[in-house]
Amino acid sequence: MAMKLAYSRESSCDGQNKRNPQPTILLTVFQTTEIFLGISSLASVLKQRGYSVDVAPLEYAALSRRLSREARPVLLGISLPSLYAHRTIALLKKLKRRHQFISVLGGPHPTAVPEVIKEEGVDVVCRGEGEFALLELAEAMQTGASIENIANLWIKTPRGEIRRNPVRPPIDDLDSLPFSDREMWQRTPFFDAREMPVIASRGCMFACPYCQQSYYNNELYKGHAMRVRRRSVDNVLREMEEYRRRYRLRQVSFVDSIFISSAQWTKEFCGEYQRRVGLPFACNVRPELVTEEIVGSLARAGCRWVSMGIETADEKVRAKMLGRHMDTRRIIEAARRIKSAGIKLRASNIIGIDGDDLRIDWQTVQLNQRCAVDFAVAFPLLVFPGTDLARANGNGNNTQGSYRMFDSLKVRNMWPLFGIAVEWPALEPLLRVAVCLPLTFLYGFLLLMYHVYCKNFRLWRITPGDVAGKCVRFMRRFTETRGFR
Ligand code: B12
Ligand code: SF4
Repeated sequence: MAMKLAYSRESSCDGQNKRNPQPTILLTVFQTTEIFLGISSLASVLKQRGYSVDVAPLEYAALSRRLSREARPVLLGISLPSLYAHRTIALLKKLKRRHQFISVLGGPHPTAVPEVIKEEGVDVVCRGEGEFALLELAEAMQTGASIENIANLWIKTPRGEIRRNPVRPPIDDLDSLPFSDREMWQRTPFFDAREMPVIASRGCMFACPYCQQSYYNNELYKGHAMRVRRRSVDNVLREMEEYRRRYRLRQVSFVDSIFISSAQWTKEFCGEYQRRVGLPFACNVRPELVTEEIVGSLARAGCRWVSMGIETADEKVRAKMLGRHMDTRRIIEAARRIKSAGIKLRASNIIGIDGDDLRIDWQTVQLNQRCAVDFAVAFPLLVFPGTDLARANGNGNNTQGSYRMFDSLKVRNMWPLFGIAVEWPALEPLLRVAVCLPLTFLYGFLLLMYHVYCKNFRLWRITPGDVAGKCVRFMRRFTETRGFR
């Protein structure tokens, strides 16, 4: 018997050839303040096959309004990091009680913890890359074909049975995918056509135990030869040229895990980028890969800033807990090379690794100062399900989401105060007292101000007029769309 889903109306999923109306596909993600290239990629593949796809905020009132308006069956695709697993499942349960739709969870959390399908309100889970799994699902909803064997999907039937399909190999030829959709984001209040995230590769050659990548490399795609898959230089540049023809693009952020993972590709790309695009850009780097030659290529191509993980000052903790086997001199040297090439440095750090005295965290502040970091950010160490770190702690597939390795008032305060401590060394004695006070909310506000200042004025060097313009555009679009369509 062909497998059916709870949404099925009379003719659907019965293996006959009757066609249902085309489903409306709504994609959603928490904290929609950026263009998410994961769901943009899903959207472009679906749109290429004629499906209508829209982005919606992951918020009860807006989704409920939207679902009430829909006459066609709805496929609600949610991109889910572990941090938001709990809230999303609660929201889904509530929505399911009022509306009929098919829910599909994809992204980091359901990939590592497909058992989340057992939760009420979850119909389908997608593990790994979702482009073709979602397309096959949409096609099956329309044609009534069986959904039973769609690779990458775990599917729950109305009777509560679960079908667990294997995962297809990762997409090797990224050039074969259409360019990521940006159109659908235009209706979101924060959309700014002048800033564009781009991704040139998928995967990472490293597998730091706290990172989702350790799950991809050591579990999901174990045995697959290509850890990093890269688009061709020409394919990336054509995407940017096309975008530039449509919008007044001003700056580009490459969101690849490590943009410079292939020195040869980076050098070729930088040469061509300078000639064909030539706009300021930012990207992620890793200390071991920062050579004089690479930073030289980046700087000549117009790289304005890079983001690099310093993570922690303690070498033993860095190696043992974070799997980063590099000595501190290597980090300082990488920072020096970046700065002497005239590129600004954003550093990411991990705090709250070893307990409440923040001893290592204050050393990390000092290391950031030695590296002359322009913008320092810090996050408490989170344990994501499925990662090597989670498995080492005996809770590999915790369905509830992520948790902090070490949680206390001091760690929660150090998080927002970290950048300020790096910026103003003289404030250290005062900040050592401040981390003990129950003023986390106030510190969060300071962090927001610091973030806006560093990102806009220091890293990108946007003028105050531009920032004011951005606020006006945001408010105008927000009132036009009431937050979202
Ligand atoms: C870029 C990035 C961001 C950007 C995203 C914006 C952008 N411009 O795209 C920003 C900076 C906003 C961001 C924010 C956060 N991020 Co982030 N981010 C990344 C990064 C480096 C790349 C993501 C990416 O674009 N990959 C390429 C695309 C094509 O792949 P993808 O996103 O995985 O999507 C594919 C599949 O997952 C799947 N899929 C995804 N969603 C869905 C939905 C459906 C319905 C289906 C069917 C399939 C599907 O199909 C997609 C196409 O193949 C990853 C690391 C990584 N290597 O993946 C971390 C990563 C995803 N981020 C992570 C985290 C923790 C966060 C934050 C929670 C950080 C924070 N403390 O706030 C927030 C959460 C924001 C949110 N609401 O989701 C973690 C998630 C770990 C976990 N288990 O949850 C990762 C894996 C890094 C890590 N530390 O391990 N992030
Ligand atoms: S280098 Fe970055 S993206 Fe790669 S595994 Fe480590 S933390 Fe993850």
